[in-house]
Amino acid sequence: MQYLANDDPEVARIIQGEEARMENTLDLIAAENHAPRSIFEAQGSIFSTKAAEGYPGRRFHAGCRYADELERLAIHRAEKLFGAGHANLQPHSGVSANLAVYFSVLAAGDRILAMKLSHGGHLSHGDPASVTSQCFYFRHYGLDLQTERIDYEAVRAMAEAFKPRMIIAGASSYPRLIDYPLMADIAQSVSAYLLVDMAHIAGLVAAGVVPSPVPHADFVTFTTYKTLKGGRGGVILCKRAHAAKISKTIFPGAQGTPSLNLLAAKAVCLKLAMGSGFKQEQRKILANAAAFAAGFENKGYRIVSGGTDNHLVLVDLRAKGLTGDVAEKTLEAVGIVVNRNVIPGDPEKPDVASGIRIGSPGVTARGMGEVEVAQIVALMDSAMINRGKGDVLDSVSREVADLCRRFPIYRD
Ligand code: DSN
Repeated sequence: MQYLANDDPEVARIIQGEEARMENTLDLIAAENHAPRSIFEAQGSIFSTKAAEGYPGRRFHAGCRYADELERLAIHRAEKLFGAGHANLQPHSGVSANLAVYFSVLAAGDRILAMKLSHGGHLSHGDPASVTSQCFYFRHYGLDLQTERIDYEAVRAMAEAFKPRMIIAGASSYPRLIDYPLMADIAQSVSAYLLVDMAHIAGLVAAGVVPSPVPHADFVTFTTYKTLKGGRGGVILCKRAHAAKISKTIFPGAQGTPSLNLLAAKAVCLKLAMGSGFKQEQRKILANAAAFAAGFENKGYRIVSGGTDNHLVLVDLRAKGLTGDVAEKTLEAVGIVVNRNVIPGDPEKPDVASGIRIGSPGVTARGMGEVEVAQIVALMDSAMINRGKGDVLDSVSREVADLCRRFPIYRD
């Protein structure tokens, strides 16, 4: 970073601080991962300044020879990796991708049925706090509070009564697989489009270690920086029949020039996701998540839905007399980064919450396995139970630091 250190030492110092923070803490945020350095080289490349409104071969700026080559390559990789009819890699984020899908085939005010945020959905699926709820008329389905799994018969009954034009499947804190053929059947029975937001699990889907929604959905959206291990940004996959509408809604409808540097990073992560090492790592993400669930259960915590089928675990802290916000702060102080999370039917407000969400991608990317996960669970339990006891917390911090040293994110 010699140019940055020269032009802006203050920002350089902040970035170096973040690099050290990341290297010296265990990242258990389920929406995060550690991208390889090649992703940062692509993101920081000369493409940052290229204007390229439009699509390959149809730009509104000259000088797009390499921009076209890059975008064509990225599209080809996305379509091949996920077996999709069409891919658009221009969305700046997952929310932009979802908004573009809504506006591509719906009119403002149309009905959409989606999973509620407090049961694991996403803000952009029509939560009252999101602009999406002002543009469309949403209703939300939830989980069966006994099984803490999607109640598909309730979804069907709501779809029949509400008659939505679109149904959304996909979540940000649901630890179970979603039955896409069944969701597609429900959508077809009421003539609704099916959108699957697979942002959290895109890497698992790319590796083929969980079922793919692509054959069943009209639209699939995702971000590239979570399990997929790339950088920030959104992607839309759709059936060929919807390609022209998606293209038009993204540009000129909702965005101007694409971030070609981010598009380059998306292309890189899609290539890396085709390798055998990636598949192995995604399998380990599943095994490590299962180990987190089993570890916390053995220590007397309740695991929402009784376990996990993917990369995340929701731990209900109530039996231990803890709230999510206290756990989050206690753990961050010893170098373990998680987020507080509401559990289905949570009596607490979201900023307090009764649970924590734990994701396994970050520690898996460091090369950790089930032995280290068992150690991390013991450290987390010890810190949470002994909060306020300085000597115990100091000892946990030392063990966390030692784990981070033994399993560096970046070896150079
Ligand atoms: N959707 C947010 C999360 O799951 O934490 C981040 O993109």
